[in-house]
Amino acid sequence: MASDSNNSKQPTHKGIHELYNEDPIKADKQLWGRESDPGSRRGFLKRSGLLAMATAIGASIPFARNMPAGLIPAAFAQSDEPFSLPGKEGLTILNDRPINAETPPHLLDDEITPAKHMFVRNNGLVPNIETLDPAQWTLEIAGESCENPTTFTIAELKEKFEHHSYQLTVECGGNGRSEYVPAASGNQWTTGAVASPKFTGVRLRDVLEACGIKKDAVYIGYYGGDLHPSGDPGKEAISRGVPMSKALEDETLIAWAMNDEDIPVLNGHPLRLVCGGWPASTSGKWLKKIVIRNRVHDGNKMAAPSYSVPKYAVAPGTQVPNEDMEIIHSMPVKSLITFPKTGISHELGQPLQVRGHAWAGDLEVTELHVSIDFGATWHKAELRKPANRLAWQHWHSELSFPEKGYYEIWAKAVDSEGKAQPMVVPGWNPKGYLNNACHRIAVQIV
Ligand SMILES: Nc1nc2c(c(=O)[nH]1)N[C@H]1C(S)=C(S)[C@@H](COP(=O)(O)O)O[C@H]1N2
Ligand SMILES: [Mo]
Repeated sequence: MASDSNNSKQPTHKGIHELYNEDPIKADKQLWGRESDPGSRRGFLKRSGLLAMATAIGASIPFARNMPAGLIPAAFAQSDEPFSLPGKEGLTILNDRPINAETPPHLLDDEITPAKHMFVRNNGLVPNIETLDPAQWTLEIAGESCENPTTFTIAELKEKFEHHSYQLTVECGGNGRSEYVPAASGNQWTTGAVASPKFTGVRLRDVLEACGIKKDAVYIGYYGGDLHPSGDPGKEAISRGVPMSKALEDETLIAWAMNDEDIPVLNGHPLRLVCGGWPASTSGKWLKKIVIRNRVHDGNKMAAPSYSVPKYAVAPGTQVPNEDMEIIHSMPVKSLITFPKTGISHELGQPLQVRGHAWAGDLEVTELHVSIDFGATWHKAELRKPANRLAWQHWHSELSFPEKGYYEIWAKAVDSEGKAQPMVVPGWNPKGYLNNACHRIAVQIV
């Protein structure tokens, strides 16, 4: 390691962990804050971030501009093992500590997302799978607005309550963040922090009602078995929740299975909460405890600016006071083109089959339009009903092209309240949430 006489404090692995320990959000920003570069989704560390990183490593980083977004330098790694995500295939790794990985659109083509293609968004350290015994796992229901706090084993949940299966769309509130200018700190998701698998479990409502919901209940909050990135057992990685109205919906599940198998470890095995249609941060993984609250839950990452947006439109780059922010509820209308894969060549004269999915938070999608001329004209695609409420909907269309050349296919969904996806990135917000701009792919007609 290069030594610098001015830098007497030789950086160690601790450097970065201490930074995260003090303030993970600030650390992320310091290390991963990106320059405003709309054309690029790569690293481009901010000058200040680069300096912090170089100081921590103890050397300059000549190829810093090549560093992928969110990459933690190998110098900080604690083991020599090659990095891979068990049970996952084809995901793009955005960050490896904590693990964050998204799915390229063409790998989301299945009607029901297979486990291997479900994105991963971790705020902390995954519980140790080797010591995790589902038979010993318990779920505690408590909180000041719970009449009879009770602890259940998974076997008891399975035995005492009716089982339900729903296909549920879960999308990270920060999906699409990479397109905001100026850039927002956090994982630079493009389009792949969304999935729609089938979950099986019991209704949160049934379990809460069995434990007694006091009249003053307004919110629920979850606690998971993962650890804060600092490793401090006194802190939660994340502890969010939803208002009672969402908690008591038919489709809000305490799930132990995904696609008729155990939930993958990275996605919350052996138990997770699933609140379809809302920011996936409300769907607590490795679920240990649910509290019924007489106020808005105040766990880690409930308070603004986390998962909150300004109450009014702001100019890009505006500093918004926390009291002017509100918690995100239902996610906005959105769609993906999952076939073909962007960049393909297609023969002139042959119709091109195009397909994908569309979803709209708590609402249904009522129309899906595609364009091959940059939005000047639109064709209505065939749109199917959802398998159940809060499942994404499949659409397909057959397109013809007038002549050879470069085209883009754009897709635009409209929800049951008449709201359409914007063609360009919607209202900027400090943390880069809710980008539901139209997805587009490139096609060469030859
Ligand atoms: N316990 C726990 N639950 C959690 C998280 C977490 O880090 N820990 N991340 C949340 C966030 S921000 C998202 S987007 C989803 C991601 O779910 P997935 O990793 O299964 O795709 O889980 C949510 N639930
Ligand atoms: Mo998220």
